[in-house]
Amino acid sequence: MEEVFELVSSVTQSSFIDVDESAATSLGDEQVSSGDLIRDGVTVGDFGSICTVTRTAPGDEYDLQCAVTLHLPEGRITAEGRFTVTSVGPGPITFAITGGTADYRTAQGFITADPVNESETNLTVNLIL
Ligand SMILES: [Ca+2]
Repeated sequence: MEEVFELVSSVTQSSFIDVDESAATSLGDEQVSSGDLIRDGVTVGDFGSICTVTRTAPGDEYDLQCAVTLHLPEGRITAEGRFTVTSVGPGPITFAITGGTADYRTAQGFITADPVNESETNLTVNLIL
């Protein structure tokens, strides 16, 4: 069974771990975030994510490797993926769904992420159960 649904993730806590204290993006720097998951204007769950810088390049380009858990009433969905950020912002962001719990225990598929602003991101969950 395939199911596609939209969520908005809204960050409520976030910390940047500047591992080398360079005040610049460098290998191993981490962004740790958590917040609410909103569906049709209603908060239906929460999430936690960790993104680590795994590659840097000239011109403010870098790769982020992220692991995310979405906590929804039907269960949890775990996802991970890597995307490239350049001086104009992130490119396309797709996370592979790696598993889940409860109703999502057989979850596969992918999640696309489209940042709206500093704290909000539109998520499209393409779930295969
Ligand atoms: Ca740094």
